[in-house]
Amino acid sequence: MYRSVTLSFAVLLAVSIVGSSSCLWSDPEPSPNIQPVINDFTVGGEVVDVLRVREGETITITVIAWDGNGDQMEEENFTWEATLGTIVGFGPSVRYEPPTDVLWENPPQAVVDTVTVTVTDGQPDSEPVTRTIDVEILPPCPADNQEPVINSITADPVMIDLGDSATITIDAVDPEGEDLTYEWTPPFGYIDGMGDTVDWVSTDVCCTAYYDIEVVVSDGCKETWTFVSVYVNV
Ligand SMILES: [Ca+2]
Ligand SMILES: [Ca+2]
Repeated sequence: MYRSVTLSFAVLLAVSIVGSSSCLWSDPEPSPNIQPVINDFTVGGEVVDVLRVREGETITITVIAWDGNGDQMEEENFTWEATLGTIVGFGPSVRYEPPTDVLWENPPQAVVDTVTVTVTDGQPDSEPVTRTIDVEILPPCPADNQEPVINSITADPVMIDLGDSATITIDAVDPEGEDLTYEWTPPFGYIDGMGDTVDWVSTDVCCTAYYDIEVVVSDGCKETWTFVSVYVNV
C-alpha cells in the first residue's frame, strides 16, 4: 500500500512537470497586447478637469498614462494637438500657449480651446488612445487693472489651545468688481475650508507663541496679501 501511494505521487509529479514544460515551450498564442490607458491630466502635480489660461501666459500640461504590458512609452508615443492654441514640446508633458488672435468683446466672451493627446505603446497591433481636455482662454489683463483692496482680516478667537482652531475672516474687494480668490498659508497645522472664511487648525505647533496665517488675494491679474496672528497655548 505504502509503495503504490509513493508511485502514484511520482507519476503525478512527472505528468505535472511534462505538462508545465510543454505549456512553456509550445504555447502557440502569445499574450495579446494591452492598449495604454490614459488616467488624467495634471498641472503642477494636481489633477485637472478643465484648464484656465490667460492670453499671454502659458501652462505645462502632463498626461498620466500607463501600459498594461509595461510597454515603454517614449516621447514619440505622445501626440498633442490644440484646436486654437499652440503646443510646444514633446512627450507626456508639454507647454500650452493660448491663441493670440482672439478679438475680445466687452465683457469678454467665452473662448474654449480643446487640447487632444493621443498615446500609443508602439506595438504593431496597437490602436492609439486619445483624451481631450477643455481650456478656457481668459482675456489679457487690462493695463489699468487695480489690485484688490483688503479692508480687514480677523481671527476668532485670537487665542487658542494647541489642537483647537480659529476662524479667519477676510474682507476684500476689487476696484473693478472682479471675483477674488484667496490662497491661505498656515504656519503649521492646516487650513480647513476655502474662500474668504476658513478655519486654521493648530495641530502641531511647537511652542506657546503668536503664529501668523497668511493669505494672498487675487483678482486673476493682480494680487495683494496680508496676515493675522493667533496666539497658541501649548
Ligand atoms: Ca501594450
Ligand atoms: Ca482688479
